[in-house]
Amino acid sequence: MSHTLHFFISIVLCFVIGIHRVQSEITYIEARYPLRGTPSAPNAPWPQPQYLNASLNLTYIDPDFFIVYSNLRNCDVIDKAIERYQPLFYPPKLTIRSPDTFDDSRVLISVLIEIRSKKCDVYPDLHDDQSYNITIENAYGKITAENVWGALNGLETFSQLLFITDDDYLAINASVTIRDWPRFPYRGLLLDSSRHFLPVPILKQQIDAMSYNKYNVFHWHLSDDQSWPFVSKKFPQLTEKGAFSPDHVYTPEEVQDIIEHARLRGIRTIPEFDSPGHVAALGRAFPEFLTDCYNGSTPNQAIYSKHAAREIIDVTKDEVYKFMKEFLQEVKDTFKYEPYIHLGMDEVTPACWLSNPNIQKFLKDNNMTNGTDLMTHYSNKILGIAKSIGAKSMVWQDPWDDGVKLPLGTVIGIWKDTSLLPDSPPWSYFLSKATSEGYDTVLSAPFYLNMIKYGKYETNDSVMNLEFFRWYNIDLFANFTGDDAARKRLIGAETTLWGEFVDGTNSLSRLWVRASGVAERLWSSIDVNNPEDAQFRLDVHRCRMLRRGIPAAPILNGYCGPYEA
Ligand code: CP6
Repeated sequence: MSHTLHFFISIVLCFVIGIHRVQSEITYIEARYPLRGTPSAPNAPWPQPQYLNASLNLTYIDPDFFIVYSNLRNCDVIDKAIERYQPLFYPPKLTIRSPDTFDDSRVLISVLIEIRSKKCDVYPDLHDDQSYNITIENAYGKITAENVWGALNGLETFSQLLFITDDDYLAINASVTIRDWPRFPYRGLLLDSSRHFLPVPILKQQIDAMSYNKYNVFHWHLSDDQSWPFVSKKFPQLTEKGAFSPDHVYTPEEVQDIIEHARLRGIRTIPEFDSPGHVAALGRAFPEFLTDCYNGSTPNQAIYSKHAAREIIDVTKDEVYKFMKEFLQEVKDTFKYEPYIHLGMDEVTPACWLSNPNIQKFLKDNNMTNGTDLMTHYSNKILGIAKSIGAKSMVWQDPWDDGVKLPLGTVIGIWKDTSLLPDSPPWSYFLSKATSEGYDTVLSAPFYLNMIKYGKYETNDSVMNLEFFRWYNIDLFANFTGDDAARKRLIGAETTLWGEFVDGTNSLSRLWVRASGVAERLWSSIDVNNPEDAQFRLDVHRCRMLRRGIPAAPILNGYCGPYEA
């Protein structure tokens, strides 16, 4: 029986259980696979699956006679994923040979995506089962998962298994068994849209790249001192006064477009509106919300070197909380599926507050004495507002660090890094302490990917790309002192690309392929940590990202093909 006949039988079957075949226009362009004497397979998946067993013999695929379908019908997440992955299954190559000459046992006809819950989930949740299994046995493949988010992870891995052989056949290992699940449930990426504007198409590519690396949280830093790009329907003056220009904004439609783009890829979008510090742009719209720094009874910014401009909220003012309640309600309605809002609360030095005679009076009147009291006041108010509108809160570690009692359930972002702040304990100290006190935490301290170093990492017997090694090598539990329960409260990590020196021109190649290194340490088994092996697999993945249109920067010498600049 020819594989063509096989295919038609499958087609009939598919009509019975719901078919999702999408014919894509594929342009095959000459592309050679990396030829670097690497020990890794041309279809090595990244991040490495928890369990993978693959035969050395291959089975072949004819793009015109290959279908992916699901037991779940009319589910947008699955239907759109199958459509989206069509071009990604077939690495672009000018000459691709039809596997006609092979017998039908060596042609992969179809892949069934089986979703056990039979539910079309709407939005990913931290506690979702993200696991999947893949089995390929000659003509038929199957991806099974509990829910659609696991299925997306399986589809991504499956797409990475297809490759073009040296003799131009599209192939996959004839027999494959993969069981895979993430080491950490929260695998985030922070992008900063305030220091520089990141255009919507760039954000979408960033989200695509995240999905190629199994990141699942987009932490969108949407406000800071430099600009306020988020268009508010209730408070249009925020962007009118606070954006760089009328062009450097995200309209409500664009924000929905981003949220939806991420959602369809199993990625949550958590918005951050930072306060009471980092609010100079907010202050351009609402100067009355901010405080001056004082020298005696007269405002004098100059003596406060850290605060050369007005950039801290005056926490004693009622109108601030009235605004925050209305604004955060709009945020909650905008990011309607996402339970969390990130409220910032980082890097407030209370000297300006304490120098303000009105605030000094407020302290006295309310039996308060110091900056921590003021921060406690602010944090109680804002976390209370968040709670009252049904939002859960994330904050940076600062208020907790300074002695503010945050309610358990507040997720704390550990960002302070010893090597950058010499008088601060190592991040492992903060991480151990916060998790031991019962807080869920997200670690970003060792993952400032905006920071770059040029050079090699050399030991006696190896030389590696320093920028690959330094991110891949980080052990999240280094020097961790908490117990097992505390360990579980490290829900994951966030790579951060603070925006001081990146915009649409360089953010993608600044972040990728370096952020992929972190992605593997967040997804794969704890013992997948050998950089000497990983660098070659990552090099393959980097070429894969290039073929998919992500301008990922190289980590090794060599070439991928005509896509490389
Ligand atoms: N912007 C905001 C930043 C940082 C923070 N908040 C930051 C400062 C220093 C380092 C990393 C990040 N650029 N709003 C702190 C969370 Cl090393």
